[in-house]
Amino acid sequence: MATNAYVPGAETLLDIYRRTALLKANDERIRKVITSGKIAMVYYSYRGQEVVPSALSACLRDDDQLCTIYRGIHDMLAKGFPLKELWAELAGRTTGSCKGKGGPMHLTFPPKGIMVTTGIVGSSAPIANGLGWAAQLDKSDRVAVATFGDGASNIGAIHESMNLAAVWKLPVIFVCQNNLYAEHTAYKKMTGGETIAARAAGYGMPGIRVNGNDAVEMYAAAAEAVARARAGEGPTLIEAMTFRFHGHNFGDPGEYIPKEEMAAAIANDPVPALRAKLIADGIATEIQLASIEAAIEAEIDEAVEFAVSSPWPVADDLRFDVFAEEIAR
Ligand SMILES: Cc1ncc(C[n+]2csc(CCOP(=O)(O)OP(=O)(O)O)c2C)c(N)n1
Ligand SMILES: [Mg+2]
Repeated sequence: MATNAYVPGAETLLDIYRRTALLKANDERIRKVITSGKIAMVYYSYRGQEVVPSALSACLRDDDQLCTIYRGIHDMLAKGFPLKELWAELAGRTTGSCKGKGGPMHLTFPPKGIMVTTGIVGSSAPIANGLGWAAQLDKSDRVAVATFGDGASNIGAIHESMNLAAVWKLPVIFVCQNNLYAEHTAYKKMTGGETIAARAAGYGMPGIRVNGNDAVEMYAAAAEAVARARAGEGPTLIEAMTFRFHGHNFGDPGEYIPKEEMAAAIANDPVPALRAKLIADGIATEIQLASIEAAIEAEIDEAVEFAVSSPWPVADDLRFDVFAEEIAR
């Protein structure tokens, strides 16, 4: 499926790396902040899956719309969620993107097309269909992306959505981030058929399995799917193979993952691998990348400080942002 038209150039690869570095640093900081007791929150680490949304987002515009899941802060940050509003929302403060009412599992930032985070497994796809349908009705060439996991790909709503999207040629990209585990259950134990991608054939849409940890492969698949959707040619299913380096949620030691499997995944950490490729290919120097990473750390420092020094909501705030027509304060 990948053709030369979709091979990322040097600038694009550097852009993808910048996003992966931000995602990695942000995950590390969230885990550190929770451990220190500075902010309490539920957290689903995406560490190990950074390249998937970074390469995908390099193909998207701000008006393209994203529906993601509880393990989706990487998807949102890659698409441009501003760090201060993100951290303030994680901390439940009024300066957060949802005024502290959404928290880590219900993040949104519509100005960047980040429409919804859902904790209901499988529900990102029907919502993306609705957004895709709206784009079609608006005669806009914007696209909608639904990201979900390997476990979610066995949920009925995902299949109903893929069928309808294919029938109506909706501009939707279904991105299954196959990290080989759904909560505590291994992919092989819960999945009929070899690949998720093969299921696309049953709905008459292209389906492709890629190494989601490889920026070039992931970018090529995403760019082609986005181009098809923009051209009115309908949806694509991308199964991006990846791995999560931590348990299902913060506090889960992930003991059901065989030690050798985890060690092998960590040895192939996609972020340092992309970093090394950029240096080896002469796209960036060590000094340049180190300076990008230092700037990211400083930006995160500022965002955390902004979050913890922002005010908490008050009880009366519960009455607001509930109805479309606001009642007077
Ligand atoms: C409809 C529904 N069923 C079950 C759950 C409980 N649940 C939460 S996460 C999860 C596993 C999903 O795994 P996967 O789709 O692979 O995503 P990952 O967590 O690996 O990113 C389950 C079963 C839920 N939240 N919603
Ligand atoms: Mg999974």
